[in-house]
Amino acid sequence: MDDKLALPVGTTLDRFIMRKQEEFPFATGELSQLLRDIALATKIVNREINRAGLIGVTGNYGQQNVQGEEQQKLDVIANIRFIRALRNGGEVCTIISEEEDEVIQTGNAKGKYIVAMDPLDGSSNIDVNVAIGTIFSIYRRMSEVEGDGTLEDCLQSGAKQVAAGYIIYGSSTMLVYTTGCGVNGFTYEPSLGEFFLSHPMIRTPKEGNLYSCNEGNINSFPDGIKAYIHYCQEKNYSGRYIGSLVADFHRNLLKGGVYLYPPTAKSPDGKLRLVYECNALAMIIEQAGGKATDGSERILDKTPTSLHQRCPLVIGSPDMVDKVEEFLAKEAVAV
Ligand code: P6P
Repeated sequence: MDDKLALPVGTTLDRFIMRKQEEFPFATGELSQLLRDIALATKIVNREINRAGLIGVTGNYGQQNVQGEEQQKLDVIANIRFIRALRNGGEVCTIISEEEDEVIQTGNAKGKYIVAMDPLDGSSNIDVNVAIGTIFSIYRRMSEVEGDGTLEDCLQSGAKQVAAGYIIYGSSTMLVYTTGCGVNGFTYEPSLGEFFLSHPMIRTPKEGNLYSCNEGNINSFPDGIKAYIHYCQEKNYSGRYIGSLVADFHRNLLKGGVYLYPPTAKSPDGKLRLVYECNALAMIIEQAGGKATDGSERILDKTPTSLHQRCPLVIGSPDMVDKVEEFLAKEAVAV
């Protein structure tokens, strides 16, 4: 895709959004405003993450989410902040969140958009100061622009996303997103309260030597995955696994590599959620020249059947994803 208006590093996010909107003559500005609403919530969540140890918001919240996972206090705070920003922004009619059993109807009857999000991914790392992230997908509602969004609006395939992105709260805080015309990364400058374009038109390397998976589960991995990991070790690749999807994904996106969360004994359908984790990252990686499958099927082609459904994930450099699928196919034939 041609980037008609190549904008210089240092362009503010707001100016970038505005200039990109100018490239779409029929754009009415609602998606632009929605992206700004997400950026606003991100600044607030970033501040709370950075002060977590000082304001007593580390540790468990004392409840489990629909996944049966212990909610961290910051999970709950991030969820509230993003829901509030999207509700007040007016562009979103319905929200799907990892932290909410059911969809959230914002009351924005004229809202044209649906947002699916993991407000704070990798939360088990919060208390040990390891990078964590937010993941979001944006869809246009299919139902009439009136009243609440429908379940059908919320279960669209990933290929229908109009935008997708993530925020990584790491050594620096970055917002990385795509609207289908390439992937751009913005670095947050807290002293100015602004995001600035720092990684224009990100392309992921075709090949890499990093593989990311929790090898503690290796005994219950499919044979093809075991064979692929052995192949990586034979090739002297490096195992890099932070245990925070956004951090592992971001490193592999920039340097080349593959992240794998295959079926395990504990998570027979994989651990990651299709609607608000896999789909967004799959759109981003494809826009950056990479691939994302469940081991055989393209993630973006999968049609969700439930809000919190899980799916296996193989995502990253295209040649590495192909190699994983080759091993899985070979083992399938051998069975
Ligand atoms: P495991 C965090 O809970 C998460 O959803 C991802 O961020 C991360 O990649 C994965 O789970 C880690 O799971 O089973 O290896 O601890």
